[in-house]
Formats: sequence, C-alpha cells, structure tokens
Amino acid sequence: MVTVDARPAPYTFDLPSTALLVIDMQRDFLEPGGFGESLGNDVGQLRRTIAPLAALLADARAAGLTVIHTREGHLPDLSDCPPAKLRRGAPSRRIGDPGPNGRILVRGEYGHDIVDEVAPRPGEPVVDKPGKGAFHATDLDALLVARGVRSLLVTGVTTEVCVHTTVREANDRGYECLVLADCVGSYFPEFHRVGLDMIAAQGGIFGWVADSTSVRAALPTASLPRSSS
Ligand code: C5J
Repeated sequence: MVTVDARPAPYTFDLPSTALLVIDMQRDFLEPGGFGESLGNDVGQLRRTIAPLAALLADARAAGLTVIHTREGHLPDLSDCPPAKLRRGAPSRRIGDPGPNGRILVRGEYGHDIVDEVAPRPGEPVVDKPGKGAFHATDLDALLVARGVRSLLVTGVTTEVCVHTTVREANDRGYECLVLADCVGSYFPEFHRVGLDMIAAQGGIFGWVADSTSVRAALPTASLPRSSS
C-alpha cells in the first residue's frame, strides 16, 4: 500500500487496483483554434498542467500503473451530440464547424486528439465520450471493473467541468478519487481553486486532493526523493 499527503486526509492506494485517469488533454481544449477558444477562453491557462502531467505519466508508466485517457467529442454526423449542447451559447465556432485543427470537437479530427506531450502509449485505453462525465455513455466502468481498479488518480481538463463531473460520477460508483491539483486545470483560476476545495470539503465529500509530487515521491519507481509516508 502507498500513502500520500492529501486533503482532507492522507490517501492510501495500492498499485494493482489503481488507475491514472487522464481526462480530455485534447488540442480542442489546450490549443488555439479549438472548442475551448471558440467559447472565448484563454487556452494558455490550461498549459501549466502539461509538464507535471508528463512527469507523472512517466513515473506511473514505470511503476506499471494502469493509465486510461479520455477524449470529449462527437461522431462526424453529430448524432451523439444533444441539440441542447450543439446550440448552447454563442461560440465563434460551434461543435462540428470547420476550424484550423479540423471540425470542432469531432472524433478523428486533429483537434480532437490528445496533445503530443501526454499522448497515449500503445496499450493504454482511450475512452471517447460524448458528455462531460467519463462514465456517461462509455465503457469506462466496465474497463475499470475488468482491471480490478478501485482507486483513481484523476488528472486533465477542465477542473470544474469534465474533471468534476467524472469525479462525481466515480464517487457514486464507489471509486476513491485522488485529484492531482497541479495536473488539472481550468480557464478560470477561481473555478479551479474552488472546484478543488469542493472535492475535499466536508471530509472529502467527493474525494481527495494532492499535488502530483506527493504521488510521484511515493511510487516505487520514484524519480523524486521518496516521501517519509
Ligand atoms: C469542457 C471539458 N470544458 N473537458 N470540457 O467543455 O472540461
């Protein structure tokens, strides 16, 4: 068993029943010309997650941890995109519209794929999801059950949307989620801070929060100095 410092209390997990979940680290959210920018967001806000997540991925892979990626997006005919989602707001480009990285938030397009720095390795499942939550209309739960996973180290974007929705879904399904504060990001620094507080408040109502350095130091293949726990 591995124990790391976390809010609101230390978080304990064992490697065989733990997965590193990497949520929606897609060009559509992190690079100019995609879905995030079309909504008026400064995509630069999310890029600080890339370096710590790449370092965590390297240590997690070396430790043999299960790594699972997700991508938010829709079929080319948009048949899996609820009209309410398609019509919402006043973006400069809507889902399915052409953009510099291909059609916005459409599967198979360049913008829909994961940024190079944290790209999936062969054998790592990539779960395509039409919604904000990674359990909705996907086989993520079956995939985790098949691997005996009970604990999730949660990373990706954005803190208050797809990360939060997924953590809430996971919590209701009995998974214990540790959200890694430096590896999740929001276009809104205040939403990021409060989003993390909401997870850890009330005795950890949805889960735990820690920095990735705590996890990396505790892994058996640590490239950081081992923690005392
Ligand atoms: C959003 C996401 N923000 N991955 N998606 O629409 O958080």
